Amino acid sequence: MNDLKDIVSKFEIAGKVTDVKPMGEGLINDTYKVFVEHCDKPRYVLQRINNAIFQDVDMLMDNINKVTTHLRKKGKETLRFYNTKRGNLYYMEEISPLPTVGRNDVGGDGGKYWRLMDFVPDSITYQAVTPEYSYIAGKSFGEFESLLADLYQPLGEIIPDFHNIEFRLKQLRDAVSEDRVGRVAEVQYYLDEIFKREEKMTLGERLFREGKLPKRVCHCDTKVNNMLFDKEGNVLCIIDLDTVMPSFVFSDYGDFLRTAANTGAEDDPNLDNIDFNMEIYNAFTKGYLEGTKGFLLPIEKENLPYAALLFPYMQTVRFLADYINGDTYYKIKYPEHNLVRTKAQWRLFERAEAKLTP
Ligand code: GN1
Ligand code: MG
Repeated sequence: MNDLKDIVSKFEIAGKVTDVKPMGEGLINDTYKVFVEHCDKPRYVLQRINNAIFQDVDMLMDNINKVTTHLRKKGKETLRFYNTKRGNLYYMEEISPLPTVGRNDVGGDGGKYWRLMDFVPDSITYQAVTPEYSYIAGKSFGEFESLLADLYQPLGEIIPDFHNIEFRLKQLRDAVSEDRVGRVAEVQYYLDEIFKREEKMTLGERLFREGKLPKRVCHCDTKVNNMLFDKEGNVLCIIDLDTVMPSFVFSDYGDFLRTAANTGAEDDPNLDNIDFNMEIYNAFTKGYLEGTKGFLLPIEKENLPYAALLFPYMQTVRFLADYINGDTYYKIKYPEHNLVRTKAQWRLFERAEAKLTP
């Protein structure tokens, strides 16, 4: 951990670093909690930004700065909407990156990029939530989008076509035709099922081309564990702003449900654990519609059930493409991990499809 301590020392921090320990469940960046002397709780969060995936780190930091500045500015007028004890936006401010000694806000280290943020004290993350917490989460993500609806400074598309399902299907087709590591034959069943639904699942992109569906500023990674709660269940803040960019509102709505309404794990090896929980779905939808009140178009509201299907579908496509490509994108813990993830996401999709198709 000495190297990591050296890296932390490049930032302007208070106190001497005593320990740096791995943290979190992220599949892309490496995250650590940092301890300093005279304090037994973590003081900072250190992250290595995966710049193979986030190739334009300056754009990434610029997006985050625009968003947090805007929220901070509006916070002064809108804080009353937050009945949480400490207020969402205050913590938004605290998680803005700290300055480094030398460069501005990202510590470069031979092609590696490091970022240090305050650890939000007494915060808790969950991998699973109750209907009550889902309602709160829906409201918070909805308000997050509402507050950003008048951000006029354009944000960069940090990963182009990130949630464009037509593009993700093309990547899957390319992976299949290359078949780099000879895995296509064993996954043919999933490929057939996916492509059978291509027309229905690419609806969003068609509506966009017809000028009927707008792009908004979205978080684009609204997994349950990207929201910090306090002990009483109040939302403290929304974290992991790396993928904040223009997208359909479907992104934030759908990706939350993909994780929260799943009764099993994202990579559950036991498919019998997986179901789509309608209580969570209804509670989150109620909160989300309240949080976005006044700015969602009818076409966005009408297609929320489509969004709930789109994200397990898209995640299946992405995990499967990575499996076929030989596991180059997502961190894996064992060789078949991306296949297990594919099967688990597909089971979730099937369950959601059965429950949400009229
Ligand atoms: C990745 O930030 P992290 O590791 O939680 C991914 C998301 C996927 C998710 C699947 C930049 O998120 O899009 O939905 O894994 N982020 C990126 O768990 O690809
Ligand atoms: Mg994350």
